[in-house]
Amino acid sequence: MEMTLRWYGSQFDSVTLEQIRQVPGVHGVITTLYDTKPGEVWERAAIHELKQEVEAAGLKIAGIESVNIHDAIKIGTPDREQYIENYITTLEHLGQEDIHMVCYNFMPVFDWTRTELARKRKDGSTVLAYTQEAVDALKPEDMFDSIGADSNGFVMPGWEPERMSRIKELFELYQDVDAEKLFDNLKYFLEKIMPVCDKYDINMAIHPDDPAWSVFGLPRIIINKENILRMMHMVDNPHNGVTFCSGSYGTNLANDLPDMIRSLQGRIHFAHVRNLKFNSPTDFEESAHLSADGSFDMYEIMKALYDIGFDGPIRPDHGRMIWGEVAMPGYGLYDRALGAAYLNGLWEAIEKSDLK
Ligand code: DNO
Repeated sequence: MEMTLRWYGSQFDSVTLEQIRQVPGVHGVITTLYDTKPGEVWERAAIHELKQEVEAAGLKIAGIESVNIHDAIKIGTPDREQYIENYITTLEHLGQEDIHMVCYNFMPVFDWTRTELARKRKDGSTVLAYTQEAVDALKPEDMFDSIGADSNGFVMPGWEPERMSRIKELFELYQDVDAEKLFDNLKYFLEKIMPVCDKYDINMAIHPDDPAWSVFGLPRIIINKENILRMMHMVDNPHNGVTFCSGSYGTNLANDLPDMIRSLQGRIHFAHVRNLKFNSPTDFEESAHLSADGSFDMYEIMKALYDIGFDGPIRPDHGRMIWGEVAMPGYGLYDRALGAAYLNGLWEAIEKSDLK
């Protein structure tokens, strides 16, 4: 595996490449052109410039998170053809720049959803948290305002103001899209892009829906073992793979994370590894990565990845806000650096005990 950190670009991130370079064991970043909108073509020159900047800091681009999918593709409107063409051109440009992993998601309207971005924990740190009761009491448009108010002035990934200003219109467009239609539209998209992925050896890594159930009545399909295996079989090409995100699949306590990992051997192209602390089945917060701080056994998760021979990029995921840092919620430097060191430590121990 290749330990990385997510980085949003020097214009958007409070964390610098120089800082990332000093996190032990981190040699790559997962990045994006954060100011492109879903559906736009990524120009090769812009990708090249980003790559040069990362390499000048002594790091490499280990993959992209995310090239977002335009709603027309998810809804299946006639103009999806143009947006798929644009996506293919973006993939060509990435391939030409020697970038071979692309994370994306297929969630309608909202990307990941949390009800609090700064819940205070006993140790004084603040974390992202979710309660179903709070979602049930909110209208979708209010959700956006509450996310915006707590984000320390950063635009949160998946919560871009332009999209959110169209929220009512978007809900109407999704009216006839149920889970089966969403599966069909995902299949249609993947079949169209697989030839370019084959040509440039690009691994597509779908991110799970977070939380792993329907919110505000919108269908969500990338939520459990059955559905993800269905997706793998429906387009049975090794370039059609997954981002295994423990914190997203783990929102549903019925998901057995190590078992899911084992069932996806050869198809996990990227891993997000983080812990959650459940206070009840419908209330959880994003704890420190350490097993003892949350509800998951992080050793078992890393062991399953090791056992299937996972060799792709991995990153610690959302961290707590600690030591007075002001950053995009979930994406400060300090706690993610602690997470990277911890996950590297688990991996080293698993590897050494296996080789003995
Ligand atoms: C949140 C992230 C997601 C993820 C996208 C992938 O912090 O895990 O926004 O990047 O869903 O497309």
